[in-house]
Amino acid sequence: MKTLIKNGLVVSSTGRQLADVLIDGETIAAVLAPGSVLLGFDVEQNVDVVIDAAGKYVIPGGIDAHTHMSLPFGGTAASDTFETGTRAAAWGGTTTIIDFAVQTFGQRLEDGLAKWHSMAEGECAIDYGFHQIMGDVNDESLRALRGLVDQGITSFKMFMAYPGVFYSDDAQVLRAMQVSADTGMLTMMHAENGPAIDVLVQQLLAEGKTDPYYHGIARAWQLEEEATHRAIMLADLTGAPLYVVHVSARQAVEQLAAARDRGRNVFGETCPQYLYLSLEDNLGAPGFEGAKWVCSTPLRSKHEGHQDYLWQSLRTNDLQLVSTDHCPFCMKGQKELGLGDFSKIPNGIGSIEHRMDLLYQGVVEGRISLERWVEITSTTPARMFGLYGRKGVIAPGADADIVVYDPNGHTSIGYNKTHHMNMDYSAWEGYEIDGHVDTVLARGKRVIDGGQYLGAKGDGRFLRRDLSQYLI
Ligand code: DUC
Ligand code: ZN
Ligand code: ZN
Repeated sequence: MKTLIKNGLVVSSTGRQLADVLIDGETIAAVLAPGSVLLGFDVEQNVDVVIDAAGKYVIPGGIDAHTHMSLPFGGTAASDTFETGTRAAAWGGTTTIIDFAVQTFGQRLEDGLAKWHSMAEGECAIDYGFHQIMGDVNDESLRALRGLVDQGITSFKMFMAYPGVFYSDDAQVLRAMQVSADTGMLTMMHAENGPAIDVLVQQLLAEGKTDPYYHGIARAWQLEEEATHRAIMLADLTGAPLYVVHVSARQAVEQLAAARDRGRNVFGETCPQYLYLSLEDNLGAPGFEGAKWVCSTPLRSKHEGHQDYLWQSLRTNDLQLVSTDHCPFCMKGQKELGLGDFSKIPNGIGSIEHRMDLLYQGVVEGRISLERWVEITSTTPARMFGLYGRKGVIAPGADADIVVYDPNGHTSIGYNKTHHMNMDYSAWEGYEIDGHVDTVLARGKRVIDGGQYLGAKGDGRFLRRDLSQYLI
């Protein structure tokens, strides 16, 4: 099957050009001058499918490097499966995810990973890779961790939060970071001071402060800044490359920027919710509504300037990319578990479908350039997680993961409008986007076109990843 995407504006992380993209099977064969007749060969007459992208952007498919399909959390599990979550991703122009395989406390790491493979295999609409969550750092799991590089899993996550669940203490963090330094695997860190948070949670509940709003009060920015600093120092000591996930506090970014200015291999991501939403408007919504936006790290106060600072940091590369931390729960039967006690609300927001659009709105509003949009949603995630060349770029030989994005289109986000995630509300209800995902190709196959889903579960393959391509 040969496809030609003609007359589009091909946008990369470094520039834009009017070009035709020729796809042969699953990969990109050529990027050509528009209307190209190649050594006398009329390309358009010799392909099976022609997609006219005149007036539209042609970009590499989005890579969401932080998702949690079916994550067990708070006595329930994230409501999107690999099937429903990757389908929703495709609707929104994301063609690769990297999900977190979970090792729970007391479980062998290999068993946790095997479970994730069996949950994902044959289910995904788009390609997928894994990071490994280390839920129990010990001699045996550290040995198993070393073996993951050969299996194409080149990054792992630890939690400085959630004591008794996913938590690693400083000694465990240090030991795992030594393996990271040794192997080149990227240490990913949930940087919040969990033990301190838990004290504040108990004190707030004892004072009768049980609403979702207090989730944000207990998880104060000081505790994100402190943990971020501690993680950086432990990485500094061990030589581990460090990637801090879901950064929401401006002060945490300042820690990352200072470490980067010292030349350290320290990186940070943020998520759409921290760019747009706030403690007051969302967590503080009337009644129990705020539960919709309970996630960790939490949404921050709009009066403290975090949101603007995060946008700025994306522009200046103090933050390198945007993932979703997609971890949806329904209100009914799931978020409701925390009625009368905010600490029992399962943590997570669903955004996998809207990340490309929400970030594109940042282009429309002059916060980031068109090229930076491609960079932070696709090219950098590819490089950060060892996929670049195959993914994150429109160039000969790369997988034909391509989005045709219409800057003259419009997307109204809402539960009864553009909603394909398996959750009973939209965390983005009412958001209006001045752009539209028109066509999505995943390894050469049209999976979204003409407002229809044309993919199938099982189209997506497991990606064995190389080490981060930011390290030398
Ligand atoms: N944060 C969330 O909001 N959900 C899942 C895990 C996490 O760290
Ligand atoms: Zn986390
Ligand atoms: Zn997460």
